[in-house]
Amino acid sequence: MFVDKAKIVVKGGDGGNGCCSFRREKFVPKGGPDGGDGGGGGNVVLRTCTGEQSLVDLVYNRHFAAERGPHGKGKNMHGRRAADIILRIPAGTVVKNVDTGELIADLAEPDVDFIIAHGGRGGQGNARFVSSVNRAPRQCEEGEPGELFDIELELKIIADVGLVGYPNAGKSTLLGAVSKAHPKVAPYPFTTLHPVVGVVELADYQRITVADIPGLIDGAHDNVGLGHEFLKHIERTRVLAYVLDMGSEENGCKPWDDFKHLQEELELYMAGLSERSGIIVANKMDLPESASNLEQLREKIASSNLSIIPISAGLEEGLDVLTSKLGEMIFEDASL
Ligand SMILES: Nc1nc2c(ncn2[C@@H]2O[C@H](COP(=O)(O)OP(=O)(O)OP(=O)(O)O)[C@@H](O)[C@H]2O)c(=O)[nH]1
Ligand SMILES: [Mg+2]
Repeated sequence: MFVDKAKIVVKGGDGGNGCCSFRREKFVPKGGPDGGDGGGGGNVVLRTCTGEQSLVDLVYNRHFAAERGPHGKGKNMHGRRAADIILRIPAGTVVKNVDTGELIADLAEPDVDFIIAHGGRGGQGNARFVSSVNRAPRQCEEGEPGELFDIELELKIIADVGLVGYPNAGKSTLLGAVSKAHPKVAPYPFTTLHPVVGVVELADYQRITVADIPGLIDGAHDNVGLGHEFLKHIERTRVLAYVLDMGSEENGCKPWDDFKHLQEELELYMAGLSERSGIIVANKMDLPESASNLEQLREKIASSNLSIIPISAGLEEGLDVLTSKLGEMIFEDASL
């Protein structure tokens, strides 16, 4: 199951109470105060990792409370600090406070620990309150409560390349052919129901990540089809690859129109998105009409100055040219 939104409650552990105690021992009269401090409560920590691609672990169990710190004891025994709770989340998760709507963190980098709810400080025992005028204090503190928040996590996938295209254009076939990911492929629209990220290994051992999202249709920005829900997953990709079907007979096949509509949809969803650096992947070049369509495509969108790479994802042709071009764009253009 793919989940890209979760609301959870996080609570840092309360601090342990300080202790009020006096040293009592044979032959040691008036042994003095020896109450230890309480231990600090555990923190709730969000840890980003690349292995996770979904927030599914956070929807069945919604409450995450760290342990409270143990109380201090006599003989100056302090409580230990309680253990933290670590929640593993995918890199690219945005964290918001549900009550105030405020953005708490945008955890885009992998392997980062972010303390979302601090545990409370432990209370001090009476041994801490000794002074020149009060040598037998009976004062001790309670532990502080841990922080409590209602938070909302939203995953916005971070990948180098985002595949955008109409349903059935062959996006999933392409991802399956260039990476070890196994997205579902079928000859009907809306096969892909949630984003899948694959890792492509280039000839020089460099790697790029590619995200396949469900097909877009006209009106996607307005939440028609599955579009809107998933457009957020390409917001943060560095290069957009427009996958066009060059040869299928149904609905006339006009890849140049498809391209224009796709760009319009992206622009309506988020201003400036269609200007992001991109590449046109002319797919299904094995089909009969594709060669003449490619000619026309080149003429009709000559002004857009995006490179057009003809491939056949189905027959695995032209994929090396495509992946090395993507690698070039990602590793050699420092502005991306
Ligand atoms: N002839 C030919 N067919 C292809 C090629 N690439 C994909 N197909 C076929 O096109 C159909 C749709 O492919 P998918 O990869 O599922 O398309 P998609 O873009 O992921 O579609 P959605 O997930 O619905 O958005 C499948 O029947 C594929 O076998 C190709 O290069 N040539
Ligand atoms: Mg698909």
